[in-house]
Amino acid sequence: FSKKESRLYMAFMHVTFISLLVGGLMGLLQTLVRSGKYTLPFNIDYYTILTTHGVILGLVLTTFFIVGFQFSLMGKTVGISDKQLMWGWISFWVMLVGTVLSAWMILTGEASVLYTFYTPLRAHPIFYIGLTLVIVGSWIAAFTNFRQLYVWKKAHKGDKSPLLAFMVVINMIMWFVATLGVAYSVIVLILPWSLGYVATVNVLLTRTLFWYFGHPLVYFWLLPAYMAWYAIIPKIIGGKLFSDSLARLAFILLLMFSIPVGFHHQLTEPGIDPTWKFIQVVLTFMVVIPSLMTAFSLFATFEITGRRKGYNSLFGWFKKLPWKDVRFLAPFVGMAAFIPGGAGGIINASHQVNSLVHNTIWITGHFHLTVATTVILTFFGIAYWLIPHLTGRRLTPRLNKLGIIQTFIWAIGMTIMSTSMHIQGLIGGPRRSAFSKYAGGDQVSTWISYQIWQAIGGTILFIGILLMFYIFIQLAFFAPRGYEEYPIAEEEVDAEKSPKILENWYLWIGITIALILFAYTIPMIDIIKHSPPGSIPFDWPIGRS
Ligand code: HAS
Repeated sequence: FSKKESRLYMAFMHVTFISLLVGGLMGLLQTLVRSGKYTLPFNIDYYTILTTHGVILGLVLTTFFIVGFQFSLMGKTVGISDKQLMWGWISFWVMLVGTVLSAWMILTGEASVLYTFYTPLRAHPIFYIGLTLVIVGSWIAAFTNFRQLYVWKKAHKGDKSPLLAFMVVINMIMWFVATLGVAYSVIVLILPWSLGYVATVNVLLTRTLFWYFGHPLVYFWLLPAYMAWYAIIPKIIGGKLFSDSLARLAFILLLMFSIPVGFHHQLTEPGIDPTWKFIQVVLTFMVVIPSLMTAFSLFATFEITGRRKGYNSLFGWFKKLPWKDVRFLAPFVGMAAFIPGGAGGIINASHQVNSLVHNTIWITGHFHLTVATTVILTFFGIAYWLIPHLTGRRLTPRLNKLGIIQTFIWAIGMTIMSTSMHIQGLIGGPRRSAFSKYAGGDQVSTWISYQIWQAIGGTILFIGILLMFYIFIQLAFFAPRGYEEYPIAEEEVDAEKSPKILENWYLWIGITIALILFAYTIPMIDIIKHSPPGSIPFDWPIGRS
């Protein structure tokens, strides 16, 4: 990369790791409060730290990392012009200004509305303006990425696009289509209500539009991890791409099926016809398929690479994977966590079983396995080579060792915290709640010990965050100068050609839109026509009341 390029990609990384520190501290405080052994100082409200934790880690850290990483992938595979670089900077600054505005409102207690921010909870208008800017900034990045691939395609008529550029474009198309829903909700429904221009807001509509966005949001987090699993990890372990076509197909299926499934977050919600909930549950099971394909091809990559190196016994190839290389180990632990994480997702999505786990801390356990382990450990795995590559430094053996320790700390902390969340959820422990004796029911006393385990796990995780932040600072500013590889796997020499249809954007975007219209049109008409607009007055108190 040129210096100019590296500077842009690094700008996104700086925001990512500062967010990790701030958001992680809020996570630690939450587990301590829930343990019942600690009260927040200066009258700080539990929901202020809960919102900061969710927004900073779930929305800010992820979006900045993803946009920065994806820009670097595009730069590496299809190139970036000076003009596109300028748009990259515009997207960065618009997102940053939005983040600062929203964070200011949250930290001053004017926006304790959780990371889901739908009504009836109400925040200060500046919070919504900030969020809108973050989304607009990410759209600028998306359209810059589309343009980058378009320019490359024009110069390489008839060639198939580089796999990683194809994957970035799929992720950004999904993001754009999904964020249209939440942008409409914020700009047209919530902001005017928060400003006092309209008297009421349709609560069910804002919730539905949030989840129309909220589910693809989790795949927006996951897909960059899949990019690394499919196209970068094989290079790190000394192998080749398993199948270019299979990887493209998995991404296309994720694009098609990740949006029309938002109702699986609203299965217990009145006002939505059960038939449509059922249809979206079926579609949810379709979106599991590309992840199963991913699991299959990862095992195949590991086995083929190992056997090529001559390890022939049934599992000999497994023992010989590069366990001492943190660029492999961290994402691998992430993959392993996705086995129970994904199974938990399938449980959540199973219509009737959902009534057992919904709104319990089981769900919090589920997403700490998926986003906070699978995705985050893969992002850390990427950072170990991406940051030194950008800063012209090296991942030294000492930093590699610290990374391995960090991965273990994370795995131990998360196993303790997430397991106790899952168990406590099954015995009814609620999510999104500070410590409470709930008027002293018998069941409540069975929750306490799990909450203490969560505080122990949370403390271990916070140590992991401090260590990761230290490694980041070393890689960004102090590690010895040198060269770190940007590892992109190549195809097998005799690989079959990927069918041209996989790059037929009109077809895949067309099917995506058709599926969305099928899954949402009638229920949306119902929601707008039949459900009374929530009579939430504009002077509804800010935050929770
Ligand atoms: Fe989820 C709630 C269903 C995946 C995140 N999910 C959430 C929330 C978040 C979240 C944040 O249907 C909470 C939202 C809120 O605040 O209320 N989820 C699913 C399903 C999947 C799924 C079906 N979720 C994710 C991912 C996330 C994520 C990924 C973040 C990145 N989720 C739900 C449902 C709810 C929900 C309901 C709502 C619940 C409620 O009632 O509120 C699927 O995509 C999962 C498919 C995954 C697999 C696993 C494949 C395994 C692989 C690894 C292979 C490993 C290898 C390593 C090769 C089938 C690819 C080998 C290792 C060895 C050790 C041998």
